[in-house]
Amino acid sequence: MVAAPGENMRVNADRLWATLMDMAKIGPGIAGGNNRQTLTDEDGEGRKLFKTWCEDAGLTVGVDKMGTMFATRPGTDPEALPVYVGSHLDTQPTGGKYDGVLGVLGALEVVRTMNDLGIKTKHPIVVTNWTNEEGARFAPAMLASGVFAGVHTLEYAYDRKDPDGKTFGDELKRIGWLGDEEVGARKMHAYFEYHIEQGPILEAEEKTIGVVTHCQGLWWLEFTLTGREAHTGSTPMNMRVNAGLAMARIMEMVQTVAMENQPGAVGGVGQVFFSPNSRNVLPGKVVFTVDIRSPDKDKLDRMRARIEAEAPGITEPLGVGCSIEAIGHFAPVTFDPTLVTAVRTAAEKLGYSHMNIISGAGHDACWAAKVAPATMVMCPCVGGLSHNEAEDISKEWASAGCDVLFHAVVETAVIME
Ligand code: HGY
Ligand code: MN
Ligand code: MN
Repeated sequence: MVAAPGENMRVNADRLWATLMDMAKIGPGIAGGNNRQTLTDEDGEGRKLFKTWCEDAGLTVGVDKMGTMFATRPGTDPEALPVYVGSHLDTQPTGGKYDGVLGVLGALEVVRTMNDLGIKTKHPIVVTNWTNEEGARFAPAMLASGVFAGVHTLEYAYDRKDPDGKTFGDELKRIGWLGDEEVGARKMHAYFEYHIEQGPILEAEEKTIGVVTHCQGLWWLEFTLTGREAHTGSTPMNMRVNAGLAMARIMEMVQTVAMENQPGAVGGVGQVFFSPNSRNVLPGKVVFTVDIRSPDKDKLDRMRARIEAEAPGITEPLGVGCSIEAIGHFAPVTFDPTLVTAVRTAAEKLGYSHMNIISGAGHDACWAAKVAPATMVMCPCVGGLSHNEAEDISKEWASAGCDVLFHAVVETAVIME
């Protein structure tokens, strides 16, 4: 007889919070958040601590050729495919303490609670830390889960370069986390990801749990503009080939395109490189990435087409060369209805307020959804702020979402007496 977990089963909120705070000590930022970028020494330190915690919880840790970590709790049926539960430990350069980390350590808390309660599941549980979810140091985002899902090749991933020209493959070897498992060889029964919302909706609606039905799609368009280096003082305005001005006008155009596609579209630029980046030299080269997103695939693709069509009308009159490369993309994702229902049912059983939500940010779950039934659980974050060191959540939100994750995972993994 399969016993359903009682409403009274909850995770250990204090242990979860203490674990989050211990991880936050690794790769501290300068304003209370974290700078634990992928494949840095700090990332390596965080991985080591996470591995120790997993082994202390009786898990066996495997690592694949993208450095992704898989910590397995055995099930009662060795033939049954595992339920994977994970997210990412890497952060933005000025990241918060919870983006990704809450999902990895929340998954560990689920296992720790199963151990406390002596719960046996038919399906094994695999706590997962995906390499390079952020795409901050090595574009694109969600790189390791993308290779796992067959979207990128291993060679493509290994060749990705950071702003200093270091390759992903070299850095993975350097920090000692190049594993031996073939990427994507593991098969999943289901995948769950617990994550802060990174937007304002749940807090504004006063809902504790986000039942994530979809995730919006994304394009990252890398522009390379070629101007002419010249003196900012002695070069007459009519003689300038001003790539910086072209960039500013393209940014303005992206803003217009996004605003003309409301509701349900965003567009902006987060990263710009000027060369030679000297305050009294007009840039010879400007490289920047346009980030556009929408839950509506047609709208997203129309926005991309319009931006690419309108760019030459900006650069050509200025004599600026322009090339555009799509360096990141995923289509809008619909998560698995059965797993979404498991999350909603868990929230209802536990008495937590909840609402359906579309994820504004991308997650490894988006690629996991290509190879297995997948879904997410979300909790609010203060002011909807994320990718900012001031990112903040309450301990209550953290544990409520983890309670829901626990019940949804256990229900899916099927308890055996
Ligand atoms: O870009 C994203 O949505 C995620 O934070 N990598
Ligand atoms: Mn994240
Ligand atoms: Mn992020």
